Amino acid sequence: MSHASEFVVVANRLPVDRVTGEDGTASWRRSPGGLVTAIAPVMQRRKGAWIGWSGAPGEELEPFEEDGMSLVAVPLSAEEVELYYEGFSNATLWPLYHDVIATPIYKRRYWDAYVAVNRRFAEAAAGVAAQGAMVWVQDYQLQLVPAMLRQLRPDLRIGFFLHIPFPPVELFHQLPWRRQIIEGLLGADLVGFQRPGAAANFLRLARRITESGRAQGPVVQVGDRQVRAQAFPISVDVGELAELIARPEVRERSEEIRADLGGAKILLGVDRLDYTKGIGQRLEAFGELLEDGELKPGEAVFVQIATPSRERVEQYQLLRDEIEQLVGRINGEHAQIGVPPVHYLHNSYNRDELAALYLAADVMVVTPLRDGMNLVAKEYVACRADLHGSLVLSEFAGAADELRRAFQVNPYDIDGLKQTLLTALRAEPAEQARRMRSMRRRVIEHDVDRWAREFLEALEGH
Ligand code: GDG
Repeated sequence: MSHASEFVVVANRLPVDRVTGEDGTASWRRSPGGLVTAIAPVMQRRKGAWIGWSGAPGEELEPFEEDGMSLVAVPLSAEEVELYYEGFSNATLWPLYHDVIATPIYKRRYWDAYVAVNRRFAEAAAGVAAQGAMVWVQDYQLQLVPAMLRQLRPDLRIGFFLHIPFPPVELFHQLPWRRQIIEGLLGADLVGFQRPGAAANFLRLARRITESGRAQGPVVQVGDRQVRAQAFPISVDVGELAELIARPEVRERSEEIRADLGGAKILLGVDRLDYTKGIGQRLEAFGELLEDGELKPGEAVFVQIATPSRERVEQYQLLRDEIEQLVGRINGEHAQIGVPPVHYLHNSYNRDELAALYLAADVMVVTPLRDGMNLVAKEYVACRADLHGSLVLSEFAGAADELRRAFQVNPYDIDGLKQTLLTALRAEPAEQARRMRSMRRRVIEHDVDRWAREFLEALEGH
């Protein structure tokens, strides 16, 4: 395939997962998740190509067609997965961009692999993009791609979107390769962030590096080009969720969950098992409420889904031990036979089960210490067409900008968190409905389609 696609998406992973059928034959299935759902229709309309890794180390694949999209796999060796993905992406950039909650690891071997892999992605994109095509690069694993691609193909229109936070200047300056990252991003025409504050952080750094004082508004002058930086808060596929919660089997499952939990009030957490998500803080607060006698075992239960994540990165192994110890301690101290207060599920579930859980939860507890957006908060709101339930939401999630009527908390403040959990649990139905209605208005009007459309229109009009 050469120079054919008018629209190219570049992301760490391809939008498909391999599935093995009962007869042992392998095929591909579209990955779950908002990004794929939002972009797939645009891809199908515009003869799009998606460039990404298949997920299997060492695998080489010819370009293939699936679901109306051309898929171009970029191979990664096992060593590159370790250095570029687990290393620079998830042990250096991830903690640095999330307020150094964990200590970032700066290793030159990681960086070298990051440069090499970013170059491979840029070359793959240069190889499939038609003359003047639009290329949309996704996320922190690929921040060098915009500049590398511009050098190879100055005719392209290049957009970049960062799904995670962009840190304040003082933290970003720790990075030994800070200039290269900013220069990499400045290869784009449009750089999108989740929150206005992140765009402002980037503009400050970029103006410093380019010594550009001339441009007006949210733009940086780079030679004869202008680079725009702006917030485009991502959202969820409201239609898909509405369809899920209308299914009788989802509603029945939700009732079954409530019955299995003996009619207790249900507090729910749904997260990748990640140290940014504040899982320990919320369990600590819940445990203390039991300790203080504010909640009785059997009166309220905490269901925590912790999806396995990045299990080969050491910080994630430590976190898992810490959370599991905490769950054990709370249950050890407060369980009665058949009535554990915390239900901890270290597993991944399908969308039906998640929707049933959202419908069953009285309080959705979303307490990240820092989060780009947090889609779980928006999914809960999108699912509660019945206007029941309360959302407890960290101020440090991007979603807090839009979901102003959530019960907002500072998750580092355990007393405040305890108080907010109680207030949310005890909120009158009329108050729950008022808050939910206002949050639903926002999420329904600003769904993931609109997010993709607004970004691409801004890129097109640049
Ligand atoms: C990054 C940024 C930003 C969770 N468990 C299961 C499952 N999930 C789904 C949720 C939700 C998604 O995964 C998680 O999205 P989040 O936004 O909450 O968090 P990250 O994974 O950290 O995402 C974040 C996002 O990118 C988008 O830009 O919002 O800030 O960190 O959709 O429902 N899905 C299934 N089974 C599970 O067990 N099927």
